[in-house]
Amino acid sequence: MDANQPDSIIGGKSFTAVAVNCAAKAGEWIKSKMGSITQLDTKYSMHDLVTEVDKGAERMIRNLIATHFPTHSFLGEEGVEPGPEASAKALQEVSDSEYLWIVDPVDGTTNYVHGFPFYSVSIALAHRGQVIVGVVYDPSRDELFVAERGKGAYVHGRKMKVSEESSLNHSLLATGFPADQHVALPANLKGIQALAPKVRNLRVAGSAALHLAYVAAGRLSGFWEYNLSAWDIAAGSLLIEEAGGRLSDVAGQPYHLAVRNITATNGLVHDELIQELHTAANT
Ligand code: 2AM
Ligand code: CA
Repeated sequence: MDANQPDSIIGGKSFTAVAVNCAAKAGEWIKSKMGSITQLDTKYSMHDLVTEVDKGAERMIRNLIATHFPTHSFLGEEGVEPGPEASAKALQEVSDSEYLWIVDPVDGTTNYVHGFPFYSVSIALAHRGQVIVGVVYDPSRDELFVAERGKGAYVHGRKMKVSEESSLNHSLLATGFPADQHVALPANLKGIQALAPKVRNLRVAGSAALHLAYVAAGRLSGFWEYNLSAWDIAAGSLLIEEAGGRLSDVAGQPYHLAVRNITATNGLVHDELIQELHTAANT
């Protein structure tokens, strides 16, 4: 599916142009609001934060997309009840959409609230379940990561390529601390404990979408995290595919929109990472 085909143009704008426009506009607005949050709520747990900025940015993106593509479906984090079951169900409900926009208005809300400048806007468009456009925007550094299926992935207009490290011991990797304290957090702590001595180093910077973009850009050789939702991963998944990397679930099964336990690498360290995580989970 080519995102620049004539049938992808409605009102004169391509899918990618609209995605970029939404991410840039929302990102600038989000950045302008940093430090002036008046209301902070928790959602699923004390670790799951939401602000009026998350909600406002999602509304802004949703309205802009609806203006250009009124027949398209929309799945955004703030339109879904909190928690993993509701998020999986919401995806299921829109899974037979022809065109589906998948949006996280602020990925890394905890960072945003604390003024830690590592958060992003993540926007993907899927056609019959396959991501065809992916945009991740980092307002703090004004970095826009864009991919179109079949056309490559770019940052600052430069084509991205995954890193060339071929073993974990030369790799910088990232992961996340899952919010679920009962299953996912203990499982990932085992993975972290097993991997920390075997890699060059680990980072846990708090925005899954940006970590994925960094794998695509060759700044990280891999990333894994448990219990993510489609809107955390979809845009970044295409960045990585188009930059020559590989994605799967943590068991090595191919990526699709419903995958919640993600492993994303430069391809070269993929099997080694999956093996280490598997061994760690079973010890
Ligand atoms: P969010 O900021 O959009 O919630 C941090 O490890 C990553 O996990 C972020 O991308 C964060 O996205 C995501 N995440 C997914 N579920 C979460 C939850 N329940 N609480 C906090 N972060 C969550
Ligand atoms: Ca979010």
